[in-house]
Amino acid sequence: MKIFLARPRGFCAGVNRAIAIVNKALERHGAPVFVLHEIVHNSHVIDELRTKGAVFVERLEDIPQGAVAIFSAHGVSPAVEEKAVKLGLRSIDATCPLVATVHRRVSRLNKIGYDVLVIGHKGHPEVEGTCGHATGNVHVVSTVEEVAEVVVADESMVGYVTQTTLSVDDTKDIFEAIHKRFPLSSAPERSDICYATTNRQHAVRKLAEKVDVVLVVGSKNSSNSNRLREVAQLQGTPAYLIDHAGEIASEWLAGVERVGITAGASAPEHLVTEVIQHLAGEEDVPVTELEGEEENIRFQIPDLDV
Ligand code: 0CM
Ligand code: SF4
Repeated sequence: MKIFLARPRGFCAGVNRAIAIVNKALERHGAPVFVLHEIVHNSHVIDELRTKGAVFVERLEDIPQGAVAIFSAHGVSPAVEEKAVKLGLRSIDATCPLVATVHRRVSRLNKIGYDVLVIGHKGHPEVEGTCGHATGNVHVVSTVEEVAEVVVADESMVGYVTQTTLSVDDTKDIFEAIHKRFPLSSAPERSDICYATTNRQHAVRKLAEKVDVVLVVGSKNSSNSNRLREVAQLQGTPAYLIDHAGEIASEWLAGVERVGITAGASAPEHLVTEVIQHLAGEEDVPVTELEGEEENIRFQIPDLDV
């Protein structure tokens, strides 16, 4: 067996920053600190932070008055921020700066009178937070069919934003459908799919061309990790999303000579190392990292005096 690794893979700048914020909040304010929603969509990250004293909740009402409340990397609506103030919580915002940029674009487009189409997955926390920043009409669309059906106030005043972790290819079809349906709209054309999502999808496509099976390390609720599995599969290579090495089924590897591994933006690198060890067992298996995009993006950790 030979193992190939995609590059880049794993943690992005927004995930590094969000996790660092929880760690710094624990140091600065002591345990417990409360986090609204999973800080990032990875069960191992959550378990580790839980052992240090982070408490993850889905409702602000479950956080005691006066406690530190951290908003996850996926972002929240202004209504949630205001409610936290009303409940007497000390809020810290770990929203990825790239998601926050999308928030600002939604309110700017609404302010100049546009209906905003949010291209994304209904029910995903990032999409809910993004829609919450609307000050006018907003519509979530996930498919080309939904673009055909959406009802807007003025067809020449339609703008759009996207969830940051979508499939670059699927989203191109939706952009096309929007431009076809609203040809008179002069809203700025751009994708908000982030650099990390784009680079990881590009890298997994390259990996899938080279191997017999692709393993994507990531949790089941991680949108960007699911997209990596789909991209590999679309290349015609069987691909599986695994939370950890223990989920690898022996039948996936039957007759397989070359295994490709990548990891979603929220999956820690130690899980990739464990997958390699699991596959290699006692054998000396060659591991090759493919060449890929160099990533130098880092986000600052804010001051956490609350
Ligand atoms: O949005 P997604 O479900 O991919 O979230 P994640 O926590 O797996 O990845 C990082 C992010 C963001 C925002
Ligand atoms: Fe930010 Fe992109 Fe990472 Fe999401 S995947 S946290 S948008 S850098």
